[in-house]
Amino acid sequence: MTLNVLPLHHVHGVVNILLCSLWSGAKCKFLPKFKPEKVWQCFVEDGLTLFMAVPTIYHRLIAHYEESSAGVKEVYKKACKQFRLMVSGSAALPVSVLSKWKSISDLVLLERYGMTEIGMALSNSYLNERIAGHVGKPLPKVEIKVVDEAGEVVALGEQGELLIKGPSVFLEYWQKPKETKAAFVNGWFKTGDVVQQNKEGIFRIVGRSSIDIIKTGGYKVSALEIEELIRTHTHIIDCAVVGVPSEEWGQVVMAAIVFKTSTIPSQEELKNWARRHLARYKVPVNWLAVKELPRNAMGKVLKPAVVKLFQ
Ligand code: MCA
Repeated sequence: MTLNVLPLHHVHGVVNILLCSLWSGAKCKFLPKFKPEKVWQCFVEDGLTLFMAVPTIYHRLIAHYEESSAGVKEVYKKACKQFRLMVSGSAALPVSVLSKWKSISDLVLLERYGMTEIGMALSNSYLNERIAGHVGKPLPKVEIKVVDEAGEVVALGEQGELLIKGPSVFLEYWQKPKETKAAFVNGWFKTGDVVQQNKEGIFRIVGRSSIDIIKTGGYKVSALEIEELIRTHTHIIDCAVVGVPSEEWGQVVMAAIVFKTSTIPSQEELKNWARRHLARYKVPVNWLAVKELPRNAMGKVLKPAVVKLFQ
């Protein structure tokens, strides 16, 4: 039996958890919303043997465990013993979270790598050692290539973009032929993720090839989409949206803003306005007023410098 606390509009929740349960004749319990204490309660009461979640959820479960009394901690620890497997995916799992979870549950989280466009592509081993900070090797039938900016395959150990081919790769973005064409090169899907293989061929995700793709709470978010919306605000001239590193969320969405006037709306007003147009996880948690955005000689906004403004 497993438990689903993830949204059903993403592969992780709908395919990996729900459909895999149905396929294998297992039970799948749902919670209407993720709440750490409710998840721990299910661990204790429901006889679960499998759990899959994003790193932010493990982070939150650890925080709740740490706030609990010694007696409750014992009950939680005991509940973890019934699990056959716990999986983490959708975003990079911090090694600190993996280690803390191991000390609580005695389980090494199995980290794997996937995308809506390709399903699951790389995975740590079910039976053998799982390597912290790594996402494992290609799953059966998944072909991989790691290439440099010129599209040439890089030497083992060098960083490059991960390209994928295989039966699980999607056909097309619905009614978006231009975007579909741009996503492939000679039949290989361009993941946009920069990876590195160690001597044993085990992959590590180094980052995104575009700084404008932010991973927050397991969601992939386009900085450009948020910037376009923010620029429509009557008091705003320009903005730059970035992902600022966070152990809990992976990255947190933040925005540097150039305002038109000295009358600057409050953070709450800005957030409430953005919430009317964007999903909650896309709304910047911090809106920083700046006189101008850091730019290079060509006038291009320097996103790494914007990230530094928040650190
Ligand atoms: C919520 N909050 C945030 C964020 N989201 N703060 C910073 N960054 C965020 N991204 C804040 C809210 O403002 C609020 O603060 C508090 O956290 C609780 O908000 P709430 O909306 O209730 O959040 P939550 O329900 O606790 O959500 C956390 C979550 C959720 C459960 C981790 O983000 C989630 O379900 N993520 C998983 C998404 C997923 O399934 N991705 C898979 C896609 P305040 O209390 O101050 O107001 S990728 C995929 O499918 C591929 C194929 C793959 O490989 O898996």
